Order: sequence, then structure tokens, then C-alpha cells
Amino acid sequence: MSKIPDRTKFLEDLDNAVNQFLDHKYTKVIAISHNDADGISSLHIIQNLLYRLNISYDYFVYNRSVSWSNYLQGILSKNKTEEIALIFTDVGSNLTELIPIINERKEHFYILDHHEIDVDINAVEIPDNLFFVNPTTAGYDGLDHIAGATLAYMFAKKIKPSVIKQGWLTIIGIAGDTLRSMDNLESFNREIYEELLEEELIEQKKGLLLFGSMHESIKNGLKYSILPFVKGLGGEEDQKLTMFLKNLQINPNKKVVDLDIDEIEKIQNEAHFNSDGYYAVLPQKQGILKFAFEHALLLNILCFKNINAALSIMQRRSTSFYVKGIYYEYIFNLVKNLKTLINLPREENDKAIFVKASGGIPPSNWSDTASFTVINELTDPYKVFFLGGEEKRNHTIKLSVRCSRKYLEKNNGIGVNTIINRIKKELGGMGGGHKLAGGIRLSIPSFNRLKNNTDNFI
Ligand SMILES: [Mn+2]
Repeated sequence: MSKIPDRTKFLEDLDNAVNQFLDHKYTKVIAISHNDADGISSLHIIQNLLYRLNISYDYFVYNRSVSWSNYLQGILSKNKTEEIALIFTDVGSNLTELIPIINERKEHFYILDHHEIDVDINAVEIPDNLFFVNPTTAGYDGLDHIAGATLAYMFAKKIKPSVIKQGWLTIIGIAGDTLRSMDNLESFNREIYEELLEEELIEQKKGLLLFGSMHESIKNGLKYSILPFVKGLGGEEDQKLTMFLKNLQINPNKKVVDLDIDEIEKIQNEAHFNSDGYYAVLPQKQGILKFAFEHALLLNILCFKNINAALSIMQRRSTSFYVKGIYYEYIFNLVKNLKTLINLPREENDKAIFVKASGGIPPSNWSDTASFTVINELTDPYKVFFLGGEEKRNHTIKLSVRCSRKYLEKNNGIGVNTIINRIKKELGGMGGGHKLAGGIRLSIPSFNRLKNNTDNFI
């Protein structure tokens, strides 16, 4: 984490992939991407590139539920040919699985990913038909420095500069993966963001940040903001919000984006939170889709509910009634769950916090509730957070495990995936994840041992 990124090395890898792509004349390209906002944005950037190059293409969205070998078996044909290229975006860093497959093929594989790779890059032999670009191998942080869409955009723009016109897609990927305001962008994410501003493909505005509800009235904004979750107002009755705003002499129906500086200051002082700064707007879109964060959130939600709706919404100016319904249902539930969580009993020690969600929060919501609890610092950010409970079906304990960026910084980048691996080694169970988020299933006795001996694992 603390090592200084090697910009030259990363750009060399990128240029090499670009040159290889330009040197070959492919008859067809197969694009494969991840099923989240960043992945869908990356996919659209690559599709736009191929359209401009007049190369025919197929595309697939990979949700990691099957092995690469099974997945690619359904995609690659029996005839091996150098005339076909595959471009992976926001996926493809499971090199242990992928290299043996690629070795057997003649197609050219371009992997543009920002996830941590599962092997030591210097210890593997990269096949001649693989062009692997992953900024984490040059010391970049895949979470903060460069989104999958940022990488896809940099690749596409080098091949065909006119792709820049679709550059606004990049900001959706950045917003979806970083979940941060635009003030906090770093490295390549920041460079590309500034380029897009300069090109007037996106706009930057300053104001009160109530992410999830930037398109709303201030009353609904405070009630349904998920970042920050405003304690005392989030998920409360309309009457409470109206009273709060009337006391400040602010019209509850005034739009969040129309508040003036005085109003923003009054609201933050009175509700004890601090959230003003910059947000990105897509000028050609309307409603929810006008706001980069909300657009990305909607894509992330749709990827789980209806992948075709997620894919088609990118080129739309506004949302359908159906899609809006899915968005609001998600936001309402999340805010309700965060409000519930604050009051649930918790078991806390020096290293970790355990909250039993069973009863209060539906199991399908545990994962997102855990994520937003930690992002909002509703619990101590220097402790690992476990949210879950018993699964009635098989009497095991299912846990969502989260830590904050602050936690990672303090603990030399050792995060959730390492902790889960230690737990599995000692206590059994099934699970996995990345640095900030993961999940594990444990037997009830193992879970009790984890709670009583947290020091052994964290
Ligand atoms: Mn990503």
C-alpha cells in the first residue's frame, strides 16, 4: 500500500497492449465485463471503441458465479483463431485460472483490470497471446487511484481519440467504485475527471452532498440520503423532517441542488453532520441519471435485479417508471435498515464489533447494510465490523465482514480478505472477499469461538 506507484511501468504495459491491438486486424472482438456500475461503464466504452473502429463484437457480463473455465467454454468456439480478440474489463485478474486457458488458445486476450491479482506477477509466465494491463502490479491502488472504467477509457482513447466524446461513461464507473465525492478523487481517476470537465462532457457543482438523493427535495434528501446517512433524520417520519426544516426557515420542497450557502450551513450545524463539496453532473441526462453517483448506484442495483435494464439505461436520458420503482425500493429499505441497525444490540471488543441482524434486517439486505454502516462510520472505523445471524435453513451463521479505509491505513493494508482467510484456517467455514468487504459462513460453535477469541484472528 505504501509503495510509490511506478507510473512508467504501468503506462508501458498500457502502450504495449494498445500497440498490439493496433498492429492486428481482428475480424471480431468479444468484450467481457463485470456486473456492476464500473463494469457496465467499462463495457460501454469498449463497445463505443469497437463501433468507431467498425469491428463487429459480442459482449458478455460475468458475475463470477461460475469458474472462468466453465464460463469461457460457452463463449469460445471449437476453432481457435488469431483473428478474434477478447477484451476483459473490470475482471480477469484470476491469473491462476486464466493463464492455463489462454495458453491453450490462439485468440488474443486483452485484460484491463484494476482488481488485485491472485499471484505474484513476477512468478508467472505470461502467454504470448495475453496482454495484461493491471495498474495494481505497478503499485497503484485499484480502489482509489484508478477505476475499471478509467483504465478502459485510457486504453480506448489511445486507440481512437474520438472515444473521448463518450468519456462521460467513465465518471459513472469512478463514482460507482469509489463511492466518494469528487473532492476525494486521486491519481488517474482525478486526471481523467479533470480532462472530462475541461472537455465539458461532465459538469462539476458545489453544494450539500446527500448521495442517493441529490435529485430530491431537501426534505426527501435528508430522509433518504445513504451517504451520509443523517442520524436523527434519515428514515424518519415526514413530519419530523418538515418541522426540522421549518424551524430553520427552509422550504422543505426546495431542491437539494438549489440550496444556498447559508441554508447548507444551517442544516449541517443543526443536524450535526458535515457533507458539502463537489459532485459530478451529466448535462445530457435528466432526473436520477443526471447525477453521477445516483446513476452509478442505480446501475449497481439493476445489475442484481435486471441486467438488461442495467445495460440499456446507459444510453437513456431518463428513467422509466419501472426502474425508478426499483431504485426507490432499494433506497427506502437501506435507510430503514441503517436506522434499525443503530439501535440493534452490539457485542464490541478491542478489535471488532458484532451485530446480530436476524429479526431486524432481512438477510438479503445484510451485505449492503454492512457496507453503508462502515462507509458512514456508524460504528468505530478502527474496528472490523461483522453483521449477520443464523440461517434457518442450515443452522449456520452467515456474516458480512467489513472494514473502513481508515482501518486499512492503520493496519498496513491488511483487511477483510486476510482476516477471513485466518478464520477459515482455524475455524473452517466458507467465504472470501477483498480488502474492504467479504463474507463468511460459520458453524454456531465456530462463531462463538470467533467472538470470544477475536484477538487470534484480527
Ligand atoms: Mn471496478
